[in-house]
Amino acid sequence: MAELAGSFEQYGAWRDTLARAIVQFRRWLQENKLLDAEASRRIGLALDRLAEDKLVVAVVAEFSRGKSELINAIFFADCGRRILPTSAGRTTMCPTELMYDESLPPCIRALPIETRARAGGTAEFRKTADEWRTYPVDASSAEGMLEAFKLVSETVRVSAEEARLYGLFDPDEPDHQDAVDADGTVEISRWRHAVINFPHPLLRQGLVVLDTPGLNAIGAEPELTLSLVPSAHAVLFVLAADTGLTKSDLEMWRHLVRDSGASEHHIAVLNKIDGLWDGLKTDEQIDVEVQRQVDLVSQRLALSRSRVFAVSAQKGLLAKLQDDQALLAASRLPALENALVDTMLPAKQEIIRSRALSLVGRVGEEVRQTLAVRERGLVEQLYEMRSLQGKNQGSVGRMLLRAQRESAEFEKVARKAVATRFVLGKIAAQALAPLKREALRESATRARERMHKAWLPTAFAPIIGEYFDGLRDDIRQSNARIAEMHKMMVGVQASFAQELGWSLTPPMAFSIDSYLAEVDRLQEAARAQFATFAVLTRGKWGLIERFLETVVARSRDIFVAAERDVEAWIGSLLPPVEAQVREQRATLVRRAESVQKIRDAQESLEGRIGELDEALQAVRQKIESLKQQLDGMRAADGGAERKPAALAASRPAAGDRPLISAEELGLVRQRVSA
Ligand SMILES: Nc1nc2c(ncn2[C@@H]2O[C@H](COP(=O)(O)OP(=O)(O)OP(=O)(O)O)[C@@H](O)[C@H]2O)c(=O)[nH]1
Ligand SMILES: [Mg+2]
Repeated sequence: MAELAGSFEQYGAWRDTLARAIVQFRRWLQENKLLDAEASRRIGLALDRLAEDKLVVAVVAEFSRGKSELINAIFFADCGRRILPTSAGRTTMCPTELMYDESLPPCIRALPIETRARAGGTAEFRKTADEWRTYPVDASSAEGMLEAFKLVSETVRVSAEEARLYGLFDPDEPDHQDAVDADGTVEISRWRHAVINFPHPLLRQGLVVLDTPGLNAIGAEPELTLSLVPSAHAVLFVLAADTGLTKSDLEMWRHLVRDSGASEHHIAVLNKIDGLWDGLKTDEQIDVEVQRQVDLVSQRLALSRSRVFAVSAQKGLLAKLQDDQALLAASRLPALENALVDTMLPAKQEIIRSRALSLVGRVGEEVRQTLAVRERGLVEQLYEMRSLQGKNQGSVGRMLLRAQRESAEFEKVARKAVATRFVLGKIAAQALAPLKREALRESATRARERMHKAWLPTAFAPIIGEYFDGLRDDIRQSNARIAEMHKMMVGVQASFAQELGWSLTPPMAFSIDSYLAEVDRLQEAARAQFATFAVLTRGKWGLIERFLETVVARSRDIFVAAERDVEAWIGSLLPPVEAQVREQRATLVRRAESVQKIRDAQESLEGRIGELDEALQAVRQKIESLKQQLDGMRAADGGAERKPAALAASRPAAGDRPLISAEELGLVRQRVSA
């Protein structure tokens, strides 16, 4: 526990320090009048991403393998007792999330099972509080918590017909018949989903633990299969040494874990190894037996041996409660905990780096450019003014003409930025159109109608296949427009570079290919799921409907996320160029004004040179201070060793490289003396 808690704490601290450094950077930008709306939006987004950062561990298994006990032992032993109910037989009846949202008091929110008869997945219901029942939890008392948490075991008896309506009973399924009582009722979970909100230190750090019920309940909840489990950062699949690997264990492994995506998040746990401690076998014999079983599990699941852990959750919990180090070692829980930390934290840290820090790094780079333009303008002016020292009125007049001409020429080039905005807007609309909800709704309706007409489950596969092909087409279409916009921006920047000598950072490379992979993953999970509907029975239609609904809801999530990313990317294209235009324009206007004043003897040349000198010093100070801000953020990210790509990329800019190169200064000289 200490190890695990320590690692999470470190991670949380890393995130907090980073957030503070970003806030500090934003304040600095604001104080220095360098924060425009687009930069502010991006920094806000980065901070939101840090604040929303969650680490999700899903625990999946057939009933009674020890999922809840394992959660108690790994995460909540410091509560001083077992908090999630565990017992022989079916205990956890509904998917249960443990998390902490500080905007709510400690409580359990539960979604009644009756909602299953209505349209909408759990995700849909999650958006409103209306349907959920809320029960307060006294977080200061372990007794109180245990009592409250028993809610996840609650069941009700309903008629077989009602159970069928919820997709929890199939009259045509032979396996289901045993469940019907003499009076024609079936026992089902009272809740569809439960969310436990309590202020445990690990949950405060953003950990979310998902406890799940066994196969019967799970197979009927598409939300789990298609959304909650695939999006978890680690999935613990639990087997019990006493039951071995049964047919339904294997089925769950395949449908819920293996087919749900990235295997590097998967960990298999062989629980209850204490059953082998019979007091007769030696430690060596036990070890040999454990290794044999681990090998077997690894083979049968086709999962690397290093991803299989044999433990005793119960003895691990007991050891922690009694602070018995020898028993803890025997439970082998610490090795599993380390693997869990290694599976989740580094990957997560990388994601946060690339998603949050790259945004801020980019802002830093753009501000650096703006300051560089400002510095360069001042250097040019100073050079000009100094060249006027000791010259006659005629030279001043010629310089005024030149300044005015350059200003006018600049405006011609700057008009390109305006034209670009117009064309870009058009392509942007084309890039976003395929990702809109309406387009998605149409293809979902088409798929549903065709499935209804088809009746035969064998006809489903091609219909579902076409639905997903359609999604991929949409994403590709959008991607093609994105590539077009990228090319266009590169062209615009090249012309600015050629005509004005600007060096702008190329537009951020961007594509929504990652969403293609998500669509593939969803299709894989859906395919596996639909394949289980080999025989179409009355009870299954509702289930199929629900699955389709969840598939559509998940694809909508993917498209919404893609649309948001595309919008943000498009929004980031022009502002840096426009900021440079504004900066340059201001410099040119100021320069013409000041030459005019000198000509009209309203300002002394020496006075102006003094002013420019001061302004130049001020800009250089800002550049230095920007470098310190960026260094501060790098330090917050963990020093020089492991730098995120985005900040590493902006490093030479902020650091050692002179902001104006010798060549650039050479260029200035040429122009002035021309
Ligand atoms: N001997 C032994 N028993 C264990 C161990 N872990 C759990 N159990 C027991 O196995 C039974 C089931 O444990 P739970 O944690 O309720 O199992 P679950 O997987 O959550 O089961 P459901 O909630 O019904 O899906 C309980 O009686 C536990 O005490 C273990 O490591 N060793
Ligand atoms: Mg349980």
